[in-house]
Amino acid sequence: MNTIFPFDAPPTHRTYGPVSTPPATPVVPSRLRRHRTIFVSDTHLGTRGAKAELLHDFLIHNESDTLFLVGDIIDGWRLTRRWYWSAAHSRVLDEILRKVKNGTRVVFVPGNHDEAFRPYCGVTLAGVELQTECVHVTADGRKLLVMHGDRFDGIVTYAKWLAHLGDTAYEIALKANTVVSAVRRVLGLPYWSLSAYLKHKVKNAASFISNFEQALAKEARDRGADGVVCGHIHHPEIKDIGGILYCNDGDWVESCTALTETVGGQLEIVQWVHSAAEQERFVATARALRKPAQARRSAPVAA
Ligand SMILES: [Mn+2]
Repeated sequence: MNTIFPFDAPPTHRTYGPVSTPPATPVVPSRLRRHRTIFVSDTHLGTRGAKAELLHDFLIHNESDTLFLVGDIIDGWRLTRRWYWSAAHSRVLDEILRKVKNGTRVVFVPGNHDEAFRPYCGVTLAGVELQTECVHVTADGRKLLVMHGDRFDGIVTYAKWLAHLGDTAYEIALKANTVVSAVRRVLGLPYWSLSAYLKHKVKNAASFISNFEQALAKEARDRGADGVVCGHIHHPEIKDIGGILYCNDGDWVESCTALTETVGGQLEIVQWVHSAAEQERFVATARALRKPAQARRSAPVAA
């Protein structure tokens, strides 16, 4: 599968901080969960990779006073190249608008993939507040800076092309390396390993994530906030960085996570479905059920 950011460590190596238990059987509609605040980002609607069915399922089963959409919600940057929009993508937007109608305060902080919305920051569109960034005060009085975070990733812009490579890229690079070496040998050039170069870049992913986290924590500190909520790197996390609370709500391309705040002000990462296999199964089931019976609203039923 094509990943937006191949920098993520495998799920088993991730530390999520306080993680709430995901639904045991995600395909069976669970009871409605209530939160004070929900943060989601990097849904990348408009791309094939968006887990729109799962996101819709999450949204209809989770309510909050405030919903923050922390950027890269609609992937305009990709839409300009290739449009992908399905009924599931529309259902996500419908559900967000239903929440607005039902009294949820919805704040949209555009990211780099939906920067087309940035000129409209400061206005309210269809009841959704658009803001370049904002401050959220938790129930226990902590001030959290809410921003997408893309302006702090300058450190990897030099390797941007690498960010668009899929999982198979490295294998292809290994094969290409043989050819590159042969050509260089013929031309009398010294040996240079393309695969080693790529491997080095991928190994730098860990330090990239760490630099990004440090930069955001520093920004929060400089601005007098107690913490920061961001997205962008598709790496859900809650951790303390030098006394600053760093929260990343993850994404809905791979991890399918949201950051939630309880009525008491406790922040948690909710992972809506565990494994990639479960995600695929859910999406396939939802699609299969919707085809013959479009009228059925919340289609998820035990597979
Ligand atoms: Mn982004």
